[in-house]
Amino acid sequence: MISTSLNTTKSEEIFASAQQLMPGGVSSPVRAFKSVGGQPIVFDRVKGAYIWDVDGNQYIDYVGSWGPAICGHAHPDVIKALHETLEKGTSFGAPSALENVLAEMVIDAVPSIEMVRFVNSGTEACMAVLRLMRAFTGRDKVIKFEGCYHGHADMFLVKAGSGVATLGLPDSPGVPKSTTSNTLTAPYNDLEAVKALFAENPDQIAGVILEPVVGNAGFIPPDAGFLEGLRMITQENGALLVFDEVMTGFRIAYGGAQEKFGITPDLTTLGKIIGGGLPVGAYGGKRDIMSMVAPAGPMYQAGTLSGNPLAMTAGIKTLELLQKPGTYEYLDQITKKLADGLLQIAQETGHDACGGQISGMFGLFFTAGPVHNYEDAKKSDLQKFSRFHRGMLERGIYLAPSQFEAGFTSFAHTEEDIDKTLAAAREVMSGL
Ligand code: HOZ
Repeated sequence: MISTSLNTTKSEEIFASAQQLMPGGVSSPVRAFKSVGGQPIVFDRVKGAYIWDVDGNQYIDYVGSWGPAICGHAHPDVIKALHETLEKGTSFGAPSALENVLAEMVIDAVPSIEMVRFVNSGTEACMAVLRLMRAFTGRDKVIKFEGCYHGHADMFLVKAGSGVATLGLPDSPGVPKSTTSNTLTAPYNDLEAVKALFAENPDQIAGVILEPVVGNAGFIPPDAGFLEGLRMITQENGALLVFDEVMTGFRIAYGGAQEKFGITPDLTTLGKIIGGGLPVGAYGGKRDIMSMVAPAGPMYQAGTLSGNPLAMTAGIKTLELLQKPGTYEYLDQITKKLADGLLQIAQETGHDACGGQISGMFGLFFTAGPVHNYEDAKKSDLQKFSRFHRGMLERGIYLAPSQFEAGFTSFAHTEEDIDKTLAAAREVMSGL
């Protein structure tokens, strides 16, 4: 049922004390609702496509813990497997057979990955892959794209997406210029800009890293030929191509964007889904490159909780569930219905809008578009997005509290959930 009265008294109380205890009251910036206004909702529990706050309000969730919850929250098979592993302890700090199982699943699924190293977050994975790019090529410079987010390591905090874009922070204090002087940037979907950077920096660029489908500047798909072009340019220049598939891995296809678009990078980073909702990250690639990682090779990288049995278990179960026939077709079908529906309603209610989806990843901008890069994304009417976000929240729909984040569905979302969401969107957009 659609209701416009939202009692968030307890959320407000808890967030008020949180602000005295933690910077901004949160453990990660975007969730603080700073860019959309109002108070963040404090949650109590999740199940399937739904999320309940501490005041007892229920929402249809399109954040999905920022991506991992592709099977729906707290899937019974994942929870059962976690219980069984938990009985054996929480961390070994030593090899476990579970790592082999997940490693094999990842290697089988992701075309570029012949060997993999598990870490604890997407940030860690990207930090390590950058070191590996440099170690393997003996070059220091790297190209990233404006609005792409590769975690919060110093050398990636240049024209970054996600929270950096959400809060409008150009770059971060505390990051020495010397650390980012080797980070070159180009607009997303601009092959000419990439060619120019290679021409200006001959034999100095270790590689190009990108989100093959951007999710951290809102949802921006690659133009036809962009990924192919990058593959060609990097090969011509003896540089590596790295796909940051922390968001897209196992989401837009079982084998990620590289399977979907048929372009195989040299290295890949993963996170989110492969941890089934527990902290995890991974990087992998060709055997000769990965053999440089310690202790097989000289490039150092380590982690006390890496390969943690709980994260491995949740990841294994999640990937097993994703292997069921029809999963990605279903995700594509319901997410297309959602994305197309939102655009149609925007059009019918007189708003400039553009957006789209690939499988269970989607986005909507309040601009006529088209949006090919971060500069285009910034043309979205952010005030309107904030009002839209608030209106949807009041009607029990939880969207990412930032224009510069993609939305995520799960196979627990039903046609009925999508219908309710679209009905809410029609009400909100009619009054925007
Ligand atoms: N960086 C994540 C989204 N792209 C997480 C944001 C948050 O948890 O606040």
